[in-house]
Amino acid sequence: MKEMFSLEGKVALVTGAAYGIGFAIAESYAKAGAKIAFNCRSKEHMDTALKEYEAKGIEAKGYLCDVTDEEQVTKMVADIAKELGTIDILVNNAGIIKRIPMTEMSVEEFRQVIDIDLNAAFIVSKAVLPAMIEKKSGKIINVCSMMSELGRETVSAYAAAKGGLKMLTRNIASEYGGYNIQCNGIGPGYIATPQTAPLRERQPDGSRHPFDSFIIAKTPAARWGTPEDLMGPALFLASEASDFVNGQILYVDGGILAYIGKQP
Ligand code: NAP
Ligand code: GCO
Repeated sequence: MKEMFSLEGKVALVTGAAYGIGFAIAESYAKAGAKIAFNCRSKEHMDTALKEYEAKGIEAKGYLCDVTDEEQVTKMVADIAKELGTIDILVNNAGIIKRIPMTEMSVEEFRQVIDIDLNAAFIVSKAVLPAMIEKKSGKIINVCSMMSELGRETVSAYAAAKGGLKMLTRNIASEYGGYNIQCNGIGPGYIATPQTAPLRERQPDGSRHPFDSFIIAKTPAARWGTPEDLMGPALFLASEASDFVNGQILYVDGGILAYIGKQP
């Protein structure tokens, strides 16, 4: 059974894995034996991440690359093939959020979120698929969200992107499943990372942020998730243990999607 979850001999690219959820997923893959490639845009984030990976005994290779730039992505994928081998596992993790009421959001701001959170997954998947088709083997995991299923105030662009990412996941699964390529999504609940830090900021009087209290009440597990909560589910989706799982979104949310909430 252990072999079923082994990634020995595999090359994994985790986008946006300088910290947060991507870093934890890359760490889990490294511990399962994969060679790790990751990217981000900022040299500072890259340098810090390389030290953190090294401190954990992980020989990750970092690539400065903006996932919305097809030229940069094509070069990164070619460089990884040269330096580590063709990519067996792709995690489209890089993403941003802008929390702005829709009527106040500019078209440019909307487009930027769609570009990074949805279009980039198309760009990077398109770049890695030819080698996976050639090898008749591959895993693509798209990091979706609660907002692939639910809306809320101020996150219109993000929800539109993550909803689209759910359907892109299903379409890649449909179009390339015949080449023994599995494409699934992982849907984290509310996870304590820099992306959600503003929602957890302590109030001036030291009390919890109202949204923090709301999420804890709304989550049956009564806590925020941690990036480490994603490690096992992400490993499952990257390993041969999930070879007959395709086009699914695996929600890792402490039960929030299943729960209507306590009567006030
Ligand atoms: P995060 O802490 O903000 O990290 C985002 C990462 O993506 C950073 O490494 C960032 O590095 C990189 N990135 C952003 N834009 C990029 C671009 N254009 N090209 C390359 N790299 C880029 O986010 P997180 O909380 O770990 O979330 C990771 C993923 O999980 C995102 O897709 C997010 O939507 C999703 N998610 C998060 C939660 C949550 O509660 N935290 C829940 C569900 C889903 P640079 O800025 O240096 O590029
Ligand atoms: C928000 C949060 C969420 C989480 C995540 C939930 O503002 O509602 O940032 O969107 O990031 O996507 O799954």
